[in-house]
Amino acid sequence: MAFEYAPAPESRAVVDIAPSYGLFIDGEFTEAAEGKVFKTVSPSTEEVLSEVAQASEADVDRAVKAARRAFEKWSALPGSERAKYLFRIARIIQERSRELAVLETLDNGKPIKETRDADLPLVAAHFFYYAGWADKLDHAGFGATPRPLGVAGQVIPWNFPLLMLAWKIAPALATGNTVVLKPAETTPLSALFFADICRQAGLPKGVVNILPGYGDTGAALVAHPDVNKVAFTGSTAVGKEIARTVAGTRKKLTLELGGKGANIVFDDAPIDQAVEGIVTGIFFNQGQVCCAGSRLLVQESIHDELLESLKRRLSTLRLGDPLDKNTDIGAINSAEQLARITALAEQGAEEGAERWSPACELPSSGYWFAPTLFTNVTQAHTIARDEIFGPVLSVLTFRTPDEAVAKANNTQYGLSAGIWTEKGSRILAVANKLRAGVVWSNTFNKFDPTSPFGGYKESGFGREGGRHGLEAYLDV
Ligand code: TXE
Repeated sequence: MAFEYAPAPESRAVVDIAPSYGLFIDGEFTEAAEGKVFKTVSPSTEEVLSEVAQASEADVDRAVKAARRAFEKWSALPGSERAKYLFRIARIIQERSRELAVLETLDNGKPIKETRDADLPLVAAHFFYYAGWADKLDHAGFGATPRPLGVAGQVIPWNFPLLMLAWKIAPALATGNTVVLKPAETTPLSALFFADICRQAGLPKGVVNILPGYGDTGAALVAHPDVNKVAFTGSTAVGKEIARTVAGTRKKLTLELGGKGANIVFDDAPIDQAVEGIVTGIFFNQGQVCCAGSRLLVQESIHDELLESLKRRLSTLRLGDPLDKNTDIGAINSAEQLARITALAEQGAEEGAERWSPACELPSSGYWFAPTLFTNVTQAHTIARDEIFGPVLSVLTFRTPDEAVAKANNTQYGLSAGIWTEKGSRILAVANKLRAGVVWSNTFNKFDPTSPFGGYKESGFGREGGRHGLEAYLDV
């Protein structure tokens, strides 16, 4: 029977994007000191969404000063009072979640199914979770009262703009710090809508400041002498640069960097469930996920069967308009990111790996990349080593659990891994040997505000989320 595809577009009209936005400093939207602006475009259509003020060093200084002034009062509030603001912010996010999901989909390119069902619920959950900690910290025991650090300078990427903001801002505010945050240059809008939510929640002026801009804005923020804490999520190269800037200062630093996660499938794994996990692992958010399962390690005896099922499943994925509720694969975030993915995929083919994609038509405008599988991949191949940060899966094989562990750990990164097996004892044995900050078993890309998240090796250091996430913002 022929399958009729009926598009179900989410209404764009639920979000009102202004033609221009200022910086958010000291509770007000304001022009940049040098008057510079940049455009933000929708990656699925290349349509200009808005023009955004671009912060310079002088603006960074203004924002840090505002955050410093606000810190005195904010840090002196009882935790129960700070909690009220965080709960209010969480509730407003829930109330405005449809609008924010559409906005995020427009600015980032990811499917509405994801922004609606994953990003936004998690954003609200983080604010609720850390609101719950704010008053517990007042009497945490251990004979010492934990103290906030001061002004936090936070730089975030474009792959989960609002969620990365929540990971950074919620624990900072709960612990009594104030914030200057720089969103990524390709996705500034949801952070600016968040600024509006702070006003709506009555958050005192200067507690949260938002400075859109490029890498130079981020660099100025990180280097500002009156910033006490630096939190960064982004590329390993920039993370190292930031570590050099911060070295020799007394700033506390957390880095959340790249990854090359292994998804390990043993021969006793339920194949259908594993196929879903592999798909989620690498095609969620077009693979632009630091903890993506970008290396599939499959036990040799089930390689052919698994690959056949996987290819069948990939042939059912729908790529296209991210506002369509049926869409599985949206646009790549930027022309630069598309170029990076394209170059690495070409290199994979040149180095001898076998490339496969399901038949799929790419829209004529916007930045698109078809779901791609590489088989016959060896550990020496560039696509098995470098983070691609796109919808590209490299398939390798193994025979024994020890070989799986050795291959999984054979990477400069150490952020995530997945284990698929029916044997509980094997899950524990393998997980304990993996040098990865997050190990999922029989699932992948599951997030929860109560769990700490972070990496080993070149994936960075420090943990976000959970109780450990508070430590990054406290002196005890
Ligand atoms: O990252 P950048 P890009 C990886 C992924 C991707 C690659 C490049 O492999 O293909 O990085 O992405 C700000 N000082 N990840 O170029 O440049 C920048 O403005 C301070 C993994 O987008 O690291 C943005 O706000 N800040 C990653 C943020 O850093 C600077 C998510 C990230 O941009 C700066 C993103 C500087 N010198 C990319 N230069 C993950 N871990 O999830 C830039 N920035």
